[in-house]
Amino acid sequence: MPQVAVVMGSTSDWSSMKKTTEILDILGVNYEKHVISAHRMPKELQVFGENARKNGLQVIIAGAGGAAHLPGMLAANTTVPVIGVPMQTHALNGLDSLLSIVQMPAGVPVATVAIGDAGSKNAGILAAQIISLNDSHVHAALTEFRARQTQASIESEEDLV
Ligand code: RP5
Repeated sequence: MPQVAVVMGSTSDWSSMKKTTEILDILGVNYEKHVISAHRMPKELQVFGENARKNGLQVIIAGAGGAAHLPGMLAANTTVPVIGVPMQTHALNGLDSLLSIVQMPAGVPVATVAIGDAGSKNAGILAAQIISLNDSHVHAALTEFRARQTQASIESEEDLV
């Protein structure tokens, strides 16, 4: 049963949002993925948000670019935590996405990560950290991931030749 939903506004977001699903795979988190455009599919967005909790979702990761209303409107339709990922756009380099996602009004939070691939990866890790509060397998995978990451950084010094 999916613990996390990875939602994006368009297939054009997939190359970046793939970083999210790759890390969820590594950390053993069950997820589903969807394209739901806030502007082109407003009714589908509302239905998805309204059913998220009863469908067993514990975290929603939503990536969008430009006038990036998807994460905020999902958050408006559910109390499942939403992590927003600002896509790096061509026109404004993702600053448009970031400001659209991060500036939520009080009362409807979206946990916003960095623009682009780093944010996409971190969204997956953050979701896994939330899931790990009640899932010992994911907790173990996260602990191992952190240890490997630390070791890789220590060993990277050897590349300074
Ligand atoms: C947003 O508009 C999507 O999240 C995407 O980043 C952006 C452009 O979408 P396309 O025109 O490429 O489908 O809704």
